Amino acid sequence: MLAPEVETTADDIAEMEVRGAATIARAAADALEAQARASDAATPAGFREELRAAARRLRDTRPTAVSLPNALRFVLNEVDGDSVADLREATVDAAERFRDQLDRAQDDLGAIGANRLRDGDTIMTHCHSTDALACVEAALDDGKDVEAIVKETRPRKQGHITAKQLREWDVPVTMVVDNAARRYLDDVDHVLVGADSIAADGSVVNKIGTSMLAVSARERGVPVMVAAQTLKLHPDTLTGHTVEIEMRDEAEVLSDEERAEVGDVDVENPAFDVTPPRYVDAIVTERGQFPPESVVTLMRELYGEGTSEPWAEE
Ligand code: RI2
Repeated sequence: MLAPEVETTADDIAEMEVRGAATIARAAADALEAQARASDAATPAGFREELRAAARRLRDTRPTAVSLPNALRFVLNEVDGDSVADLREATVDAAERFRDQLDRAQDDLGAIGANRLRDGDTIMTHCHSTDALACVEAALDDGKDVEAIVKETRPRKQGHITAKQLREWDVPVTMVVDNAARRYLDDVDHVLVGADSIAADGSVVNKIGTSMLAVSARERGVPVMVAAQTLKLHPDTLTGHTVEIEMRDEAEVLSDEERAEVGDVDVENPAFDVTPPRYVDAIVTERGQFPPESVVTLMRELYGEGTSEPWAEE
């Protein structure tokens, strides 16, 4: 019943072939569109059921980045019509609108974030965030020179992706292991990171190690800027829910070969951690920059007091 693109996309997200909260959201919208195009459902009810099943398959891949359910909700809530053809067209249109909105949000956010960066500034990055890099790109477009100290970001070393992108923009890059971050903070003007989810109290859920970096930055007096389009706001936290932290395969931390050498140890591999709002100076969104404690106002405005699960089985 599921289109092959849905299965492939779900596998790619789970395996992190497709990764990064915004990129995951886009891939999910693309997959729903593919499902709509491929559907040979005989009735509108059958079409809707297929789409919900596709959304559930995508939803179940990774639990932490709220951009994924927010994207699925955006598309599913726009699917309206009396015939299969109408529903298909509505799905394709909604996916298209979603992609446009995503692109526009990242551009707008980048322009706002760039205003925080001055000519000659050095940033320190953690992991790879397209929202964070949008701020750098906009600053470069404004004619500012920016340098970067890029944290490697264990265990998957997504810092390499950040370094590669920055070098393509001719930004001077110094790569450091995660443990060296505090040593170099005195040379840094801004810590600049992205987010997978932002909770109603302004807590930032991002790649594991973000909170340690933010605490060190606060101690050193270096401002911490989180670049996160509003797609990263987690509406369930308005009603007291917490954000689930994904635990990943222990082989990412300790290979079978290493384990044979080390012996019988338990390994924990959380993909994300939570940075309390007091360690964050600004959350930069496409709607402006916010002190973390005030982001709840924006969240209420955009997502109301609760959320639906339009992918639920009926
Ligand atoms: P953008 C990533 O998670 C990182 O934690 C990054 O900061 C965040 O998504 C946001 O990325 P992962 O998918 O949406 O690498 O800004 O586990 O691209």
